[in-house]
Parts: sequence; C-alpha cells; structure tokens
Amino acid sequence: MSTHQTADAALDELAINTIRTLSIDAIQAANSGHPGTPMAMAPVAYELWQRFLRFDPEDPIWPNRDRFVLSAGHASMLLYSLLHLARVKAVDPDYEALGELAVKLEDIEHFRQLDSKAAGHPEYRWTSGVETTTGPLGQGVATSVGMAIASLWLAAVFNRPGFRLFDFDVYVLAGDGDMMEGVSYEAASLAGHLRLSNLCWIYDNNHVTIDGSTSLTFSDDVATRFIGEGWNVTRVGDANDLELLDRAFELFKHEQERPTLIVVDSHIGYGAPDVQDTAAAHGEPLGEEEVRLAKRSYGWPEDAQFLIPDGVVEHFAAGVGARGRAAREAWEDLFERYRAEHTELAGQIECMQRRALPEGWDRDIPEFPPGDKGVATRAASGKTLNAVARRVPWLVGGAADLTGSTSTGLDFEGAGTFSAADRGGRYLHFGIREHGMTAAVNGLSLSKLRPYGATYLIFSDYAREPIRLSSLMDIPAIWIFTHDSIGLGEDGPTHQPVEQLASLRAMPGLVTIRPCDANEAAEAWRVLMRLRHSPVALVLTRQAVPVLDRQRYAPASGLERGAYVLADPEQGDPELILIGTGSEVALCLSAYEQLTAEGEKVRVVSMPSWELFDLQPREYREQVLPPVVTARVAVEQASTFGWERFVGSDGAIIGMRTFGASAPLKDVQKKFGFTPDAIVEACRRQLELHGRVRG
Ligand SMILES: Cc1ncc(C[n+]2csc(CCOP(=O)(O)OP(=O)(O)O)c2C)c(N)n1
Ligand SMILES: [Mg+2]
Repeated sequence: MSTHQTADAALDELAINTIRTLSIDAIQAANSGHPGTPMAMAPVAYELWQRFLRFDPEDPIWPNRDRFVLSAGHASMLLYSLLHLARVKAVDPDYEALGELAVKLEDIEHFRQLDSKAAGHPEYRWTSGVETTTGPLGQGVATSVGMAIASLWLAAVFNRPGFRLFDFDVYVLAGDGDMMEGVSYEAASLAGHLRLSNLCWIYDNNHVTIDGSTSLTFSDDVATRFIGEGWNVTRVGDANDLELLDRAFELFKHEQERPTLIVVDSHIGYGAPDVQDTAAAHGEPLGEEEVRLAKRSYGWPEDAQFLIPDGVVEHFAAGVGARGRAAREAWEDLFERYRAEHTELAGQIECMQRRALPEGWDRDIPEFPPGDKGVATRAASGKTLNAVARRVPWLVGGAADLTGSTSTGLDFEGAGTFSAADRGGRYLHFGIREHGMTAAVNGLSLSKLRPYGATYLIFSDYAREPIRLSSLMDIPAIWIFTHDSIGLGEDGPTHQPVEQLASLRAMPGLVTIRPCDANEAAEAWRVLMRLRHSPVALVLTRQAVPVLDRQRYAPASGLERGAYVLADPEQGDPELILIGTGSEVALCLSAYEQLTAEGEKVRVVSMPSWELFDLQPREYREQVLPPVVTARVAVEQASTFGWERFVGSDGAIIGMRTFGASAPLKDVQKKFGFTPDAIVEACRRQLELHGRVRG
C-alpha cells in the first residue's frame, strides 16, 4: 500500500492546507506579497520536504544536508511556512545553534515588516534554513548549479571506502520567470554538460506571470529545451497529486547521468475561486472575501487566522524531522570514525566549514624583484593564486573561457579540471557564461568551498546581479577581473572598462582591490584570503607595469590598509598629494620624480582599495591624506566618478570622461592624458591654485 492511501493522507492534506493558509494570512496581514504560488505549490514543497529531503531542522547547517532552493523567491511564504512548521532552528553568523526557531509564528504574523525573519524575499544569513538569497528571478536556479558541483567535488575529494560523507542533492523550485531569464539557459546548459545528476529543478508550469498569461510572452517547449541540454525531463500533470510527485522524485533519485527537470502543472491561486489561474493571484493579497472562499474550499475554518491545527507540527517532526535527525546523527557518527582514520581530511572539512585557513597557507606567496620591464598584475596574481591554491585544497575556480587571458589557470601537479569524468578537479571551465559562472561560484561558496570566478572587467556587467548577491549574502567569493582599463589597448572601447570600477565601488560590502604592481597583487591575495564574510573584486592589468623598488618606496604590505604613502618629499611636509591606483601609480611616480627634481614637495599615495581605506581609523586616514594639504591630483584610467571624495571639489582628477579608443596602448594613454607630463602639468596647476587660495 502506498503512503498516500493510509491514514496519513488526511494529515498530508491538513499539513498542506496549513502551509497554504499561513501564507494567505501572512500576505493578507502584510497587505503585500504573492499568495498564488504558495497556494498552488504547497503540495509539491510539502511532499519533497516530508518524504525526500534529508534535512535536519535541529541543525540546518549540517554539511551533508540536501539543499532546497526557492528560486521563485516571490513565493517566500511557502518557505517560511515550511521552516516554521518543520521547527527549523536558528543559527547565528558564527554557526552556533541558538535554540530558537528560525521563523517564529510572530515572524509570519509580521511578514515583510521591519526585523521579521519572514522578509519579503528569502535572505541567506538573515533567516536560518534559507540556503541562498532569491528574489531576482533566475538566481536560485543558477546558484544551485554551484551547489550541485560542490556536492560532487566534496564527494570526490573526501569520501573514502566505507565513508560516504558527501552525497547531498540539490532541489530547486522555479517558475516561468526563471525559465525566461537568460541565466537559466546558461545554468542548465552547464549543468547538462557537467552531468550534474544530483540536481533537480521543479518547474511550476502555471502559465501565469505578472503581466498575465504566458501566451503573451513565452512559447518555448521547455521540456524539449531541457532534453536538448542533456537533462532528464519528467512531468507531473497535477501539483496536488502526491503519488505522481513521489514517482517523479524517485525518478530523480535513480537518475545517475543527467540533471532532472520535473515539469509540474499547477493552478496559481489554487482554491481561490475568483483569482485561480489568473495573474491577480500572483502579486496582491487575496482580499478578505476571497480569503474566506479559499479557506472554505480547503475545508478550513473561514475565520481562523494563522491556524496551525493540532498534529501538524508533530506530523512534520515525524517526517522530515525524524528522517533528518537520523541522517544527521548517522553522519556525525560516521564523521567521528572518519576522523580516526583520516584525521587530516577531517581537519580540512572542519576548517572549510568555519571558513578558516590551513596553517601555513600563505607560506609560498611570491615576492617579485623590482624592475622597469615590469609584470602584468594579472600574471602576478596568477602566480600567487597558484601558490595559495597549493596550500588551500578547497580553493577552486575558473574563468568564463578566458583562462589564459585572466591568468587564472591552476597549473600545479594534481590540480585537475572538474568535469563529468573528474569530479575532484580544482579548475572549472565555465564556458562563455559570465552570469551563470558568477551565480555558480556563489553556490560553491555557500557550500563552503573557497571559489573564484574570472573574466574581463568589462564583462562584470554581465555578472552584476550575482556579484551583488554575493555581497548581500556576505559570502567570501573572489571575483577576478582583468583587462582593467583603456590600458588593454587595441581591443578598443567595447572592451575598455570605464564606469565599471566606480560601479563596483558603489556596491555595499564588496571590497574592490586594484593593485599597482606585482607585489601589491601578491599582497592582495594575502588580504583577500583572510576575509570570511566579504566578497572581493580583484582588478588587474593586462599590460605589464613596473615592479616598484620597495627599498626606494614603501613596502607593498601597505595595501592591507587600502591606501598608504608610497613616496614623500625628501625634506619637509608635502604640499601636494598625488593619488593613484593600479597601473597609474607608476605614472604618478614618474611625475613625482620630475617634480621632486624641480624642488616641489610631493607625496604619492597608492590607493588600491577605497573600501579597505574606509575601514581604517580616522587618524590613519588623515595621516595619509592630511586635511591641510588641499592640492591634490587623482589619477585613474577609469570614470572620474567619486574621486572628489579624496581630492575635494578643487582637486584635479585625471580620469575618463568618455569611452576609450582602439589603438596601441601608448597612443590610447596619450590621447586620454595619462602621461607623466600631463600629470606634472596638473600638479603645477594645483599648486598654483591652492597656493593662491592659501596666500
Ligand atoms: C530578475 C527579475 N525580474 C523581475 C522580477 C519581478 N517579478 C517578480 S515575480 C515575477 C513574475 C514571475 O512569474 P513566474 O515565475 O511565472 O511566477 P508565478 O507568478 O507563476 O509564481 C516578476 C516579473 C524579479 N523578481 N526578478
Ligand atoms: Mg508562472
């Protein structure tokens, strides 16, 4: 006899309707939210959680838990209802269990209100049990690819005979919006190519989006599309049919070769007679009368609010709760035995989970000898990356088909390439999929690997949403962006970034670092690897830049503080400050040498990171940029936007005010005024202007 013909059927129904009505009531109380999809997909999410998901509500960060991602983040109440009913416990940012519920009933009653754990969309690190932040459609599905890669990688690296430590599955609930977003194409294509058979997307095929019927906008044959991308596709004709859902999930569990797409036909706003199957069910509360009618159709007390009938919580505890607990306890026993036999590997797993670094991780960071011939900062970074990766076994990553150009290949013995044939490879060829890559890197980071993703700085625009989410989620993803300015030369204005640096700096929480030479690039790795809760954008040159003589100028370790004094007048206080970043620091130093020879008192500040500088105490910041010195020139081959902050409204900014041009480097730099002579000239004007002001 199958599960659903037993007495459990009534409890199933009760639990499903509890999810539905909690969602309805919360959205009605908030007078904001999306009721239709929780109402329709409650049985699907319920069946998955109750009968398949290996997830222990007592320990929502247990490393081998199955992941559930609500890519349709607007249906957040579906997830909050599950978290509440399954009694998922809260965990703090230091990964300590707090003993209280991740989502309390009062959070649900205050859905979408300030400080409620039931925020508008599911937010990682705000609400325990939320595996990744979703809301921007397409991000959940794309992030899940990184999680699925992580599971297979962890298994390949850590599992040993008799020790199946890692084998978690990744489930995603997605909607029409996810399927329409381009990033789902990139993600599905990559997942199919890599044969991620532990990945299951559930597509809520309800034919409705905000504007109305999908007949307005979407005629794809989604099943055929996914078959074409190498997926196993199955269909459930009715979202309320738990038997069929079971079969589909079983099919997924048995699939060894391909990722699985389950196309589920559902009725948005299920049970609400006047709005079911219409866009009205998507974006607004039902209204009191329609709420009553919906509750009546479920056989629910019409006036009850936030009702959790007796037995529902116990039912979840006996299902997902008991199964999850048993699985987690068995895993912990297994891990203890593993520790005895494979002590070093066990130590690595624990280190990763805390986002800590193994001892001696920075021992091989290179030092580059000074020289005018120079080294591209991308090359210096690549060398340093390899030196660090050798000592941090879970540092993995790749580029969007620009491995050589971004110098992000891992070339040491045994590094390997992740593929369908080699699940333990450290390098990932993401293909020309910047958006998909970046979201997948977020998924790897959420799985506690230390990942990087690389492309040209100009294409960070293609990856912007997942970069933003990495910052919103406080995860230490490493973004490597090379070809960082017009200095890339001949490729021309389509490839020459102008406004990208300013826009990355505008992103809260993201640390941007643009090293000036090979040793600052090496130093950047020393700093970024220690960040546990911030993503970094490492911005690097294509072209060689001189390696500064650190006997003559200050040491590169100053990078740690974001900005530091590189050179000062031989005698006396500076009367002018010259600030540069990246490749322009060498130009600033040439100008400095010339001005110093003429008897001017000039300071040069290297400012690789605005954000790291902002973190310094005021005292230090004023030491580097003394307020009395108002004659200031900033030089950066990027948009001038924002530099007023450091040079003041009367300072000079030598930067970009237009797009670049296609020509050899020297010609481009001359055309746009990035020469020592132009800098000297600007300095003279500043000294004159501010001298006059002072006088
Ligand atoms: C990238 C992005 N664009 C637009 C939106 C705004 N938005 C939220 S839900 C939605 C419609 C989603 O339709 P579907 O995925 O079919 O969800 P359903 O209404 O069926 O639940 C839109 C356009 C968004 N959240 N993210
Ligand atoms: Mg839809």
